[in-house]
Amino acid sequence: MIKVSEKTKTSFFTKLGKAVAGKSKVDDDVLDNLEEVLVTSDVGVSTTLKIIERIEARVAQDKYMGTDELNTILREEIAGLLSETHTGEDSEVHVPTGKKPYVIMVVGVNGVGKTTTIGKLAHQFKKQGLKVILGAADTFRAAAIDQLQVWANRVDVPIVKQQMGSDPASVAFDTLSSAVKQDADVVIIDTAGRLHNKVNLMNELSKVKRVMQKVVDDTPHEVLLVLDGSTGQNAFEQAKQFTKATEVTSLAVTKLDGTAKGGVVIGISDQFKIPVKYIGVGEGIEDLQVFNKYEFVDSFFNINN
Ligand SMILES: Nc1nc2c(ncn2[C@@H]2O[C@H](COP(=O)(O)OP(=O)(O)O)[C@@H](O)[C@H]2O)c(=O)[nH]1
Ligand SMILES: [Mg+2]
Repeated sequence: MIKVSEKTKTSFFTKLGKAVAGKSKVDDDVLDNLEEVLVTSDVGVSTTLKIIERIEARVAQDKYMGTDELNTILREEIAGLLSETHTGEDSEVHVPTGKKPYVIMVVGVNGVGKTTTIGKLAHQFKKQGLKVILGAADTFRAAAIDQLQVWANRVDVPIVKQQMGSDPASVAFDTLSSAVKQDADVVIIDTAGRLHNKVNLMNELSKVKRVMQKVVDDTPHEVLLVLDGSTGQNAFEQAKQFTKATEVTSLAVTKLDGTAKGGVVIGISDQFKIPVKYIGVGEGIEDLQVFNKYEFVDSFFNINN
């Protein structure tokens, strides 16, 4: 059983329990309460309304539904929403065949957990016997490079880096060249997520991509946006900014261990139509999970285990 967060579970369930307590049928009161529970769990207003509408449509046919059935329907609808964006269909990390090296560019604002996620991800790929190389293209702060180095040491994978302040595109170029030379399977490129200026961000990410394509033409194969799940609506805002600045193909939502707001995963995948691939549930090397919708929905709803 996935451990999204004890807090997430308890809190969602306590609230859901209150929303339906003493009710023997799903009436407007129950739906209003459910709406509030979903919104306060950070599912987001428009995704919440979508869920409520779908439930209403199903309940209309069977007004005297008990709360157990409501629970089942809610689970089905949430799993259904996640399916629409192909979120949570894998159960372990994997690299598509025919892409060697498989190149993942990791983007997101400072502090969301990019470097940590890269370290954890490298560890999982390595456990599968894949050869991984990291590229320290967040050259904006010296600490960012050092931190990736710490992870490279911990996971025991090579890292390509230059000095602080060097051109991120140049680091990415070196990393891919080195990966090709060493016949690596996976390349993970860290980037600086300075969001103060959208045009700059867009230009910088486009340049990194363009320069990487000089080495391997269809790269990056994956642009992974990392979002801090504990920031709630702010994570939605960041997703909005980044999807405007570059083509994001997958999401990682971090820090779900310390929050009662796991619902952000449901809202974000629905609003942006991008699959949530990974969730971060702690600071340790094993604290990254491939997001699996069945396990997630179970952990979101199942208070007893
Ligand atoms: N609790 C928790 N902390 C995390 C998680 N992921 C990252 N962090 C912490 O968040 C902070 C910022 O992470 P970092 O990887 O440096 O973010 P970056 O600036 O985006 O590269 C660090 O203290 C990490 O240990 C997570 O899933 N759970
Ligand atoms: Mg970093």
